[in-house]
Amino acid sequence: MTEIVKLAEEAERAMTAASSLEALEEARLSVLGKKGWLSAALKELGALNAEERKARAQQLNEVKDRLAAVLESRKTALNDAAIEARLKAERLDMTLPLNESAEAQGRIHPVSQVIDEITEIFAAMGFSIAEGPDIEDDFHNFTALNMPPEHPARQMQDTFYLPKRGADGEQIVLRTHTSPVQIRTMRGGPPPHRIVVPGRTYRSDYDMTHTPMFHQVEGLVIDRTTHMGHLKGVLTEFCKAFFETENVKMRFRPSYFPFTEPSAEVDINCSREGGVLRVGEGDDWLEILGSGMVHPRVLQHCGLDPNEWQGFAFGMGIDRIAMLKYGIPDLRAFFDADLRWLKHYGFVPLDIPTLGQGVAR
Ligand code: 2U9
Repeated sequence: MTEIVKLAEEAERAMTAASSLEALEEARLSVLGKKGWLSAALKELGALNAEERKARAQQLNEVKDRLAAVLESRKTALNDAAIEARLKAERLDMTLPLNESAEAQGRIHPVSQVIDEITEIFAAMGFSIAEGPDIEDDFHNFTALNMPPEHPARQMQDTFYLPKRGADGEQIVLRTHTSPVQIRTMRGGPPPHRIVVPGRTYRSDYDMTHTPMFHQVEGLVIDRTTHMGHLKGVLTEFCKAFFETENVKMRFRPSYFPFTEPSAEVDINCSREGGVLRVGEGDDWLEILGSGMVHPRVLQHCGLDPNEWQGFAFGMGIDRIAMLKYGIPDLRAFFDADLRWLKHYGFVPLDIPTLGQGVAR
């Protein structure tokens, strides 16, 4: 047996027997450290003739690979054992009393606060709150909303597709808007309908003003004679109540959405003097929501005769509206779960139990 083979066997024994990461490191250094025997042997290769060098290099590399594998496997075993020992030794006593200096009261996140504010305003106008699943099928998220498979609006929505398909082979998505809930409501029972739908929505986008998960509130009214005048009246009342001013000016601008016809985007007046945004003052405009009369094809997908039933729908981004109302500059901070941020921008819960607002203690 050559000297190298003997040394390698000895090193392997030392590594396998190492009972701590420190002992393992010591064993590694004696082989591969600056003064290790394998490092020295590799350095000596240069002094050999070509033929000897080739055979010797092959032998040394085989030894090196073998010992590297032994090192790695022992390291994993020692790390696993250390975690196991910590899990056994450490205990978290959930019954300990609260530290006096700890936060005695939680805060309401601005998104929850704004959802409460919006839904309360619509509840006062006779709307109910509806909710539905975050994971949707292609029909409820797209087709029923007048976006058939090749519709260009599908590409605009940067959809997250799930790897599994539904029972009928249909694609499954993270809902890109809360509109599937309106579809489920209309297919689930007879009109009239008057609902607001708050919830999480998902699109593959990330920058100062977009996060892959964001929040929307949408609304829907379906009845026999509901018309665009009702849309205008309801949204005007909403803006006055939400921005807490009688003076807000509104502009209904023609637009396009596949699920409404005609469609309108709604702007409110604002001023932007000195970089400060003030709603309900000045001659600038700020877009706050989209709306329109429900497209006849959407009604048909829900089993409703467009000659008998009609109505309006609207949608708004809650995160954006919360940023505007409460002067919050960066959307991404909404989802960082930083308690200092929440203490600054969050809301103290009310003692009065209202429609979801605050926590009654
Ligand atoms: C049904 C029929 C119609 C909902 C609508 C909008 C216009 C709209 C955007 C606002 C900002 C989404 O978060 S955002 O990017 N939404 O502009 N949403 S009309 O229309 C519907 C929904 C459901 C059955």
